[in-house]
Amino acid sequence: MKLPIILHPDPRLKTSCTPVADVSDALRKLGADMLETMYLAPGIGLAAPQVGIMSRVVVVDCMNGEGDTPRPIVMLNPEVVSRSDETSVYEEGCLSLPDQFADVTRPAEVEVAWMDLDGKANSEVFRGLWATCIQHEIDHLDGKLFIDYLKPLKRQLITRKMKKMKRELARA
Ligand code: GNR
Ligand code: NI
Repeated sequence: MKLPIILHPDPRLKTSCTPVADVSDALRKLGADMLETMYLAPGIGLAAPQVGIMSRVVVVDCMNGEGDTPRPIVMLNPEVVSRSDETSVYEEGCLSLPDQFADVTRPAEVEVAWMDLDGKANSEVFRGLWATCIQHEIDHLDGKLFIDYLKPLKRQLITRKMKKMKRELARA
């Protein structure tokens, strides 16, 4: 089932999420619905608060190139356990801020630990777009958006545009 995505500004996108205690059928359904919502958007990641669920759940699949084999990952309680000193810059976007893009500098490589939908502990080193996307998703779980890395003036400009977009969507 495709879920509606919450748009910035919204208090739910500024709230820290609660860890997941254990795997349940409801959580497996949430993972499947979030992947469907992400692929349909289309996007390369999605965090539970973006669909109004205040739990530490993210989905990612950065195999978005022509002819790439998909690699959907559902992460419960994901954590960055180590980060490289080397950084990389990506032009980021967010499904909660349609049509808004800006360069963000983050660690180029991160080791991420998470629990999967079988309740098993995982950890893996991610680099490139995967590293950027997973850090962007974990930020969502801490109530943080990519625009929080920008200078206040640019952030305010984007927030103003988003308020206008939401007003127009509410009128339509
Ligand atoms: O689809 C998305 N693309 C993207 C591009 C660069 C850096 C991060 C992202 S994540 C974004 C989907 C989203 O909003 N996830 O929270
Ligand atoms: Ni996002």
